[in-house]
Amino acid sequence: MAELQVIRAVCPHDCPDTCGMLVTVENGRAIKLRGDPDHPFTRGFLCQKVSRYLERVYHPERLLYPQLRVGPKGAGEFRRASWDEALDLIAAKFREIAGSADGPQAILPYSYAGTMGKLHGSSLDRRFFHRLGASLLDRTICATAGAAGCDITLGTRAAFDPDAIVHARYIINWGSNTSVTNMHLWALMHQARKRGATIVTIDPHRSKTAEKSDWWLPIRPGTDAALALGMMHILWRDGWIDQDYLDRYCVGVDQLRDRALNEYPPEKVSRITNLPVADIEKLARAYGTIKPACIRFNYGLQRHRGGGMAVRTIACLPAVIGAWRLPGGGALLSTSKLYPFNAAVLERPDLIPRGTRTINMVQLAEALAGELPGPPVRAIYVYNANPAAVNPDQRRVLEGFRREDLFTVVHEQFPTDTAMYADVLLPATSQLEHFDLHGSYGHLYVQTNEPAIEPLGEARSNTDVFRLLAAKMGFEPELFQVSDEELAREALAVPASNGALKNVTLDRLRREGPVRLELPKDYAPFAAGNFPTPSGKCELYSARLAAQGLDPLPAYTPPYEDPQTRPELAAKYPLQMLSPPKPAFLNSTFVNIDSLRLDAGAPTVEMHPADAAPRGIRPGQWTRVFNDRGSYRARAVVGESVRPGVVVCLGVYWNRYTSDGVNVNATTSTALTDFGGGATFFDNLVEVAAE
Ligand SMILES: Nc1nc2c(c(=O)[nH]1)N[C@H]1C(S)=C(S)[C@@H](COP(=O)(O)OP(=O)(O)OC[C@H]3O[C@@H](n4cnc5c(=O)[nH]c(N)nc54)[C@H](O)[C@@H]3O)O[C@H]1N2
Ligand SMILES: Nc1nc2c(c(=O)[nH]1)N[C@H]1C(S)=C(S)[C@@H](COP(=O)(O)OP(=O)(O)OC[C@H]3O[C@@H](n4cnc5c(=O)[nH]c(N)nc54)[C@H](O)[C@@H]3O)O[C@H]1N2
Ligand SMILES: [Mo]
Repeated sequence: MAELQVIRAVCPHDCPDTCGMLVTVENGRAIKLRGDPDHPFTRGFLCQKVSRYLERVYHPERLLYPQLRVGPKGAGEFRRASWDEALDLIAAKFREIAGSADGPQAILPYSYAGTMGKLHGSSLDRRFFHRLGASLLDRTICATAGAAGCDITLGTRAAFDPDAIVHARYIINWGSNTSVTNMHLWALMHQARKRGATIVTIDPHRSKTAEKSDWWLPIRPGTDAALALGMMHILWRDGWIDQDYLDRYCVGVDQLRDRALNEYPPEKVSRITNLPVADIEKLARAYGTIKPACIRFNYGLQRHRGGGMAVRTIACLPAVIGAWRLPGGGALLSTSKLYPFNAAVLERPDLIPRGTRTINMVQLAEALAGELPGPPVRAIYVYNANPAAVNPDQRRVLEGFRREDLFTVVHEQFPTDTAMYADVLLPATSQLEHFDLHGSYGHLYVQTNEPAIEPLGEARSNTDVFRLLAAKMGFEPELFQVSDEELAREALAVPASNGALKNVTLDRLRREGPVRLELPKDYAPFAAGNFPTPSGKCELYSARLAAQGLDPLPAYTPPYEDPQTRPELAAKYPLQMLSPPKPAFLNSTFVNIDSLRLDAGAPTVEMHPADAAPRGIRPGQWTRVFNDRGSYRARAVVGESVRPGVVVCLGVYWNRYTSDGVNVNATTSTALTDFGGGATFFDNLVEVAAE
């Protein structure tokens, strides 16, 4: 009889839910993977993608040994190498560059959230590149505009106990495809609905969430700040504000009231947002009168020029009506800041040489083209990321990767679009093959992921590779020869004042499974103010912005590529294009899982009949979507899922799985958001032509 073991694991992917999983192992092979029914938040159900995780682990295309390039750049022709040979080559190249006139800053680490684990996401990798003196990477591709926007108003990310959302009676999904991107919160919203809550979705696209909501408001892309200010106009005009909350816990009340009343009347907001005045009035009245009201805003919202300001502005709304007072009221962007993990001890920023430059990851195209200040990028080390598919201005990103004088290392589980450009391609472990420690950005539980099986082939984890590479570079063993368990203990060893982790130890996590942060039930952090801003109040008026010469009050900033303010550009490219991921994919992860890709079908462009007809585009027909940056093919879906003037191309496909070898990011731009240096993927004018 084979012996069956059940191992507790954690979904490592970039998603707020961070699900608990149970892996059944028989004779060293994982034979079953399911949601952990004992996980208090994710409660035993997994998404369509991760329920197929074993297809990913045992995929025939898993990279199983190191390889060196033998063909032209990008052709994906490699020969097998030993780990020793591959690492010697990397170390020699890094030493040569570091010792040259360009110095170590000519080396660029490039990673994002392939795994969200504390160890394999950001620990020895950071230590290694800090010790080397490599360029720093500003990891802005997803969330920094919203983080910066929240920080201005609240001093931290908007959060409350997600479990408490069951108490809410008015729930706004604002630029959040919650039923897809945060499905366990959606399940709780559904419970709230059974108790009488109304669910509203504000989104230019009739997303799966919009479809299942009580009311869909198809706002024009990039205009959410105007809507929020229009709501404030009505809240003040009609007296639905919480004057006591404003007086006690906010600064700049009169200034914000005057701005909203004088500058954002509903008629003007209607022209900006393309929403009828009656709908703006109805939304504001409901938001101001049904309690508790909560806003789930998410990162899709902030991928526009004014993304930071939009999030700052929406983050003012709960204070205006005093929604933070009640469990389930307020606004939720991310719970990540509630976890006081000791990142500094893991990453060792003290090792960074003074004056080291920082490269914004959104501008990889510019960095590889040598257009940023400082030495040229001569070597790039990519891990936990697939920039050839997910970065904006793809044509220029790929041009950069094709540079003959660029030395590219890619550490991956799969032969991704980026892996095709590697000089050295290293095989990475999957989540079932290594240990890790996890927080979450959508709930309040800490978890450990135990390895269920041995690494496949010669795959190695991220921390392992940096241990080996540090040894090859002759770096201090005391910095790098530390085990994953020791790293986890370091991450949990926080000063006693950081109460939320005070009773969370590695031993307890291993014994008990998911452990909740030490926070009160129905945690409502701002029920009585306590905003971690410089003033200690909710900053409706921001003295910090004023000191930088910026508008201290919330305001509407039009998109860069906006038909209302850029008529000359719109004459050529009249359609505002959004490109959020298909539900079957996680950004570009899972695109190579055949069952999921088949389910997703070919790339599509959703357009309104009023836009399709004059272009002679019929449903199902192949089209070309293009602007000055690039062009790609998609099949037309004609219908009412978007309003006239807006098109939606769900992504993010691998280039090698499309008919023309490129994806939506052929058209997106590297322009940055107003705050946080974030990506503006959805601030993108295009034209669509029938083929
Ligand atoms: N299945 C699945 N789950 C995921 C992911 C995935 O790829 N697949 N990605 C994960 C990651 S990395 C992230 S960051 C989160 C993101 O989570 P979300 O922010 O929920 O995801 P998005 O689909 O990017 O954007 C949400 C919605 O914003 C809308 N939107 C775009 N522009 C605007 C605008 O100007 N105003 C308004 N009001 N809405 C707008 C889009 O149409 C989209 O429906 O999801 C995570 N979860
Ligand atoms: N047009 C458009 N572009 C977008 C988006 C969009 O909505 N529209 N979404 C944006 C967003 S929100 C984000 S967050 C970014 C995401 O961009 P990325 O973080 O690059 O995300 P993924 O495409 O999921 O690629 C992650 C890669 O990490 C690898 N990986 C996983 N685990 C490990 C590991 O343990 N070790 C190593 N070495 N590798 C591992 C996976 O195999 C995968 O190929 O994309 C952005 N790009
Ligand atoms: Mo993201």
